[in-house]
Amino acid sequence: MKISTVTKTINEWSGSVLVAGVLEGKTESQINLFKSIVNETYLSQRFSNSKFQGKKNQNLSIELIDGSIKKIVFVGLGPAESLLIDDLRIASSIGTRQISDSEGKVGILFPWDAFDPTSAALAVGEAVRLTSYKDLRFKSDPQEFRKITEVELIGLDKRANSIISEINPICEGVEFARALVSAPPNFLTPSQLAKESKKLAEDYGLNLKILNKKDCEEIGMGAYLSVAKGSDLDPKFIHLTYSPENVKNKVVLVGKGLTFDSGGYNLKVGASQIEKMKYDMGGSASVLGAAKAIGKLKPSNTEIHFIVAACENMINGSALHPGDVVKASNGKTIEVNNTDAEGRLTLADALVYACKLKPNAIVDLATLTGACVIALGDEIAGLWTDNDQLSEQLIRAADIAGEGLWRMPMKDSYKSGLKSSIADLQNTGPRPGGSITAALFLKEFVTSNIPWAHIDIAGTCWTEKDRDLTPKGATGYGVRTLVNWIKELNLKSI
Ligand code: TOD
Ligand code: ZN
Ligand code: ZN
Repeated sequence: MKISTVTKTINEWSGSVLVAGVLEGKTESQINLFKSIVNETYLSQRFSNSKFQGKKNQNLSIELIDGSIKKIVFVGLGPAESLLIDDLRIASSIGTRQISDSEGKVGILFPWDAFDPTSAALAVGEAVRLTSYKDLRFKSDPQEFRKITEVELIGLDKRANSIISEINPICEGVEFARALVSAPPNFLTPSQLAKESKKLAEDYGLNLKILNKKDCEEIGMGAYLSVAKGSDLDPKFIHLTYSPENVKNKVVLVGKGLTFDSGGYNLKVGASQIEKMKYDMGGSASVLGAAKAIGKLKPSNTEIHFIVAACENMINGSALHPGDVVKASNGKTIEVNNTDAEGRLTLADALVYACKLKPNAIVDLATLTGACVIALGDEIAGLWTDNDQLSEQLIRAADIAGEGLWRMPMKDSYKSGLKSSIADLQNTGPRPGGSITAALFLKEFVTSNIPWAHIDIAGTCWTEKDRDLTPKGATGYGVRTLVNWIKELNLKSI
């Protein structure tokens, strides 16, 4: 998608679809603005007949017969006084959805002056591209789908151009993450995830290390390997590294990579959505999506490690039993009182491995708990960390991306819920506060002086309905937050 700023006014602009933001209560003055393209009386009639008042979420499309512009999509922005960058994001998304068959140029006209030009360009560019995403890989006859190929931000300050070149690389990372998540579990196996990582390494000059089952046994990754025991597919421990010159920071991104989670012997029954469980590698998709974006953007000063302990949680005669005791690579023993709390078993060994790299910070992303979905829904992910600075940085990065992220309490006394009578700890606590005990479980595998944050994306990784920026399905949540975070890390260290 080609994106650019143009200094033209609307009467000079030519293209096929114009998306125009309208402030609430300002329709009359807007009519004047469009009189070179649309007949004034006709436009004011259409506005009044449709009850279009420029309110948020309102839109009105007008097809034009003469001239190069085929359609104008008016999108409401709400009142000028409370206009936020998120309103531009949502309006861009709504406008894009009205463009069914895009051939040619799309122009976007918003009240840019209210915003910093780079923030506005980033928000709008990402919204247009990410809204028009469609995954047709698994159709036998993918019907023709035309993406928007060219977007012009009409009248936006040229200072925005510096960020515009970053929009496509970032969106490619998000789309890659979506494609990984939506790929069914018979296609996206642990080995396939390793192959995708190999391709990333080749394409962007990243270093790749794959640890096979035997390698993991040698390091004593008993928690991770116990999860893979019930599957016919071998686990693959993936470690990609991006290392620029002049390294000032070193960070590790860890993603939960369950290519399918049946629950194991604590089988997912009833309303637990076993058929959706291809999405249980959403954390790894965010991390690998970020790897793709970073491979393209090549930010300086930060060495970044991408780690995924990929496997499947299945059932056979050698599968983990509920009640088994396993030992993680830091020597801690775990009583598996629930085989469906497998994500934290895989993350335990991945975090121990991450700490051995002695980074300045570790961030893990995981579709970890239903409890987090109950608490925060599907638009806000949960954030757990003991480090205030890391928390601030991640929340800021998420804000810039328009991704919801809310800090949750790391209530140490809840650790009592993980007491085991036989091992050092058990893998599941009581149902209340289930996402907190999950975070506390992970904390047991992180060296205490390394700043670490855990992000539970069980809700945000997938959406059941079309919404802002994301068609129904995999959202690619987290990629943009991670990339924004890394970009800002160049300026300060944790
Ligand atoms: C849990 C510790 C983990 C499991 C999670 C998973 C639940 C699911 C959906 C609300 C439950 O009650 O079984 C919950 C609550 C909505 N299950 C979970 O949270 C067993 O889904 O499998 N992680 O790997
Ligand atoms: Zn599970
Ligand atoms: Zn899981």
